[in-house]
Amino acid sequence: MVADALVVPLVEPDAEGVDPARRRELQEQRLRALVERLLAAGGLQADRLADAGVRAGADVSLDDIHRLPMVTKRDLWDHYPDGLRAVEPEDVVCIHGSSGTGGRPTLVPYTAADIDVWAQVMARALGGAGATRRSLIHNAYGYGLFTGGLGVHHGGMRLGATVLPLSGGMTDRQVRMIVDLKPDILTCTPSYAIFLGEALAAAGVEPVSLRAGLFGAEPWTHEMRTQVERLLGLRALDIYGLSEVIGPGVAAESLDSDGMLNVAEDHFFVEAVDSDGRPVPDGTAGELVFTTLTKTGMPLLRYRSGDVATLAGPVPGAPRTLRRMSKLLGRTDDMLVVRGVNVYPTEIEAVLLADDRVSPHYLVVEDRRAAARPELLVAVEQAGGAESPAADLVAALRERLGITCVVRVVAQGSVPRTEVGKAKRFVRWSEGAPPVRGLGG
Ligand code: DLL
Repeated sequence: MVADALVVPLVEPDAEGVDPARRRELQEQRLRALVERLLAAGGLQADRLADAGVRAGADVSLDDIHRLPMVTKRDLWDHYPDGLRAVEPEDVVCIHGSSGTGGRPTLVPYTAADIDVWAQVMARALGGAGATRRSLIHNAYGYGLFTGGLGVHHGGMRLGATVLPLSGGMTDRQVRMIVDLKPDILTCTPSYAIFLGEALAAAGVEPVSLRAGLFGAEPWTHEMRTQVERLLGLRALDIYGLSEVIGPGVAAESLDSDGMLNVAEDHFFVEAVDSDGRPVPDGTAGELVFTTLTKTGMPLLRYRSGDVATLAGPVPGAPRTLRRMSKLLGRTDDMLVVRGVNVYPTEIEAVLLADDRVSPHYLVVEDRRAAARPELLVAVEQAGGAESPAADLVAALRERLGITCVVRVVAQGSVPRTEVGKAKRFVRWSEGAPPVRGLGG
């Protein structure tokens, strides 16, 4: 049961708090309408549906959704720059995207109806963090092609709150705004939250007005949460999303969701599957597959996100009846296989940040210079304590992961900071200079 003090009012009770059986009926109707839209639009998804024997929306049901074809990032790349657009160009009101891996961007067209859905789910996410019409939202996600800045912006305005569109960077000005305007809600990446928190501390400012923050766009652990909360004196909540599906707001933690993220599943139906695409039970880690039930610009049926998490039902007795996902455990393509053991960088973060002597600035390096003998190197900066944490970290990592890593304590400031964009906490080192000064040759 949820403690009364933590219950936060729902922004859209008819959507967030509805009986799950009624929601499922709505999802089913929406799935059928989506299939009709895809078939009418023609192209890749229509062809795959036809190959699977689907001729109309009435041929599909949620119970059998796992039999329907999937789409992948590669499909989107293959259709660059229009993506899998399903409407005429004149119905597109904006385009967002992500720079993606290997410099290949993924572009996503939105209709006015898509922006409306996005504003709704983001308003819910902000409301779940305790934001109200009286709130001032300090929005330090980047504005641009990236969905973070404008996603929060649409949602904050829909909620009726005041949005301060700071975007990323220019940290001195951000510190000034926190002092002068006293925002209660902060939105940015978790790594920028740390950066800003340290800048506030260096300026001798205690950010007393901040009550909660919605941090996402990059992986971060419960241990990192402790560090963010300590630095900024707020409740640090996780927000998840991806541009292919809509952007931030696909799922978000609320003050009462018990450490997991409520999935906006009336718009984005979620499944978790194994590497063969078969559904895994709740509580088992799987790749998240999303179906955009209501999207029109670039609707996706069973999009393989590459993101790995576990799923669960709602908190028993809580007002939000949505299914929940765990914090992301990792990405299928970020999983390291070190001497036969599978490791996600987030597991390493959890071990590092559980040690008080370690600062939140670290880098995991897969050293592939000797291809036959890959090594896992971890560069950390020491935050406190007289003794080096290296030996204890090696032991703790061996205990948690079952492999031996090399831990190097490097000088303060050696690990690159991220002021704009997403933090990179994991790199592959195949040749040349070390990615962090002091990592050794
Ligand atoms: O990062 C959307 C977003 C903006 C989410 C602001 C949250 C806050 P993309 O740039 O398309 O969209 O990147 C999507 O980022 O597939 C995940 O791998 C990762 N990601 C997003 N949110 C989280 C999170 C935005 N909370 C990709 N935890 C996704 C871990 C996240 N990884």
